[in-house]
Amino acid sequence: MARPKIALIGAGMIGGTLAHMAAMKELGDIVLFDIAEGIPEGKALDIAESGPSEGFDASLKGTQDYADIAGADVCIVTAGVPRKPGMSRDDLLGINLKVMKAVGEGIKAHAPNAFVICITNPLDAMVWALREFSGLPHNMVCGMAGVLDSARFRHFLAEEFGVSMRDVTAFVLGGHGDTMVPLARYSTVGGIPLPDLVGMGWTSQEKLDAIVQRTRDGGAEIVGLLKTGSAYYAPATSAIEMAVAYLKDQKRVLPCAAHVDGAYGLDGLYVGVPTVIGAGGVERVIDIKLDKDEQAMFDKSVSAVKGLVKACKEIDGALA
Ligand code: A3D
Repeated sequence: MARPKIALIGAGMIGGTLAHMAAMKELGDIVLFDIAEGIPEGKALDIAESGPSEGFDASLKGTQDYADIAGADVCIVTAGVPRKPGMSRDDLLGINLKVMKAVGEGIKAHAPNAFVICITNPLDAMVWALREFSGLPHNMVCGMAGVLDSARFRHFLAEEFGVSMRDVTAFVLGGHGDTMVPLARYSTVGGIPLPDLVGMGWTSQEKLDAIVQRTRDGGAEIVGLLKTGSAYYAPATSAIEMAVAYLKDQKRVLPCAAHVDGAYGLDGLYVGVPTVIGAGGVERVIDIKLDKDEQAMFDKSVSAVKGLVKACKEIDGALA
């Protein structure tokens, strides 16, 4: 059986890291696409030359031609610009919307059967726009944010409790931005919910609140340290987790920016929710019950995403 084909649209910091990880995990043959001449070719060759030592079988190709992504099984989109210190994700909207138009049309023409994972910010609005421009079915287009946000939450919790992060589960809902909703009640250590752990004296409510805030600010913390761009190791790892769930039909329960139509009282909005990802793409949106406070936080997040979608429609009349 032929190897799956993985197209990475954008060969910058995340795109290059994705290519390296996909090759090391032998997920398939990899095409790195970018408008910057030489960058995708150089990264593809460099990673291919690591193959003999690492011992992976995967072909890598760098390109500026969308025809090379033909028939891709998975497309992971990082094309666009990242944040610099002082910028919010929303500041990227105008530039990255134009990029989503070009990428959406490229995918529509050459890889209409792919499972598409968008990473470009501002995430929830960009994945919506990418879906509109590509015309692919909603279940085949989603955004990576929740896996990363919950991984950050899990990392901070594991550090606080001095336990393995494998035994920490975390749940983050809503848009990928300052209004994201880390849900303590659905986050656990060895199955014990966080509020119970506060009751057991494992941590204080103040410390837990600080961890929730650090999770919300997780992207900005890295931007502030790197100064030249945003996070890329953990974002790439998170997207690979989603791609593997699709390619291996794992039916993983993963939070992602999915098209929510009916659940959560929404009528067709891309926002972060728990989903099941398998061979059918986003196969199910899990509609959990929220309490009053959680619902209020979720509503705030949803209205921030709606504001960004409205701004996209104002910029590009074809989206209205
Ligand atoms: P960077 O290293 O700048 O790579 C972006 C690449 O996109 C560059 O190589 C550009 O040449 C390329 N590019 C620009 N326009 C086009 C185009 N029209 N077609 C193809 N390629 C193009 O950025 P990065 O890899 O660090 O980040 C990529 C995106 O991911 C940014 O928008 C970030 O804000 C976003 N990001 C999202 C998360 C989430 O959790 C959602 C986390 C981290 C970064």
